[in-house]
Amino acid sequence: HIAPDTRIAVVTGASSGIGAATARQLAADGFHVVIGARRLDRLEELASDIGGTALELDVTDEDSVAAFAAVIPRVDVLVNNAGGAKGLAPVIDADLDDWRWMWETNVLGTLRVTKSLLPKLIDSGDGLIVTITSVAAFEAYDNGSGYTSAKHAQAVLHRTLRGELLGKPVRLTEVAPGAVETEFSLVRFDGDADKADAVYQGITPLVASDIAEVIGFVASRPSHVNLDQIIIKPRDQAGPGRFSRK
Ligand code: 8X3
Repeated sequence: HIAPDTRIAVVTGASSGIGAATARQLAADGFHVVIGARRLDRLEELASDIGGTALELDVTDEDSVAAFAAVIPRVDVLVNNAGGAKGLAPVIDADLDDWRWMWETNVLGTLRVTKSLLPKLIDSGDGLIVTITSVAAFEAYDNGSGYTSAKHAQAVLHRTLRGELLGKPVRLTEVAPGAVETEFSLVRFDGDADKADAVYQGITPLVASDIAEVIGFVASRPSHVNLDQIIIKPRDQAGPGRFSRK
């Protein structure tokens, strides 16, 4: 049961990584946090830890998103975090299934969730949408076109709303991380731990709480302040694929 005047933050992809850390941060900051993801067992553990609500959510499934949105009574903050990369291949070898997965989760997933929760964000009187994009939303890199194109598209969807929602009480912040050590690379390399570990070898990568703390800062600004874009990288990274390794 959620008291009617409690501010609610919704976080997608919250079963691990940046999503889970953000749920913890926003709960510590006083929000009731509704967390969504496919892995309900992990979600329920986190929800009981932070006093939040766990709901099964597959952002690639229209019915799942509709059911998720229908049971949330109000939305003050939405964090579009669900997404990810699959594969690293030149265009000549592009895997269409990997591309479909990346566009479904990052682009259409963000669209489905945002569209279905927008009326409640507007009704809150002071809504905030944080979309987790990537440094890959700003630059292309070799072998990354499926991911970089999806991240560019997701970012443009988010940036378009900044104009469309002018005059409405909803703020929009794009948070674009560089290398954050989460399950991101394990998913990208289909569970290959050696390949995933190599991504963070010889650098000091960001950790999920580095991003979550910034989102906590964004969500605690007064309602006339809109932080449009925040790019966060490890000191050892100048851009996608541009690292100083020891
Ligand atoms: C992933 C960013 O720098 O690890 O979104 O390729 S990076």
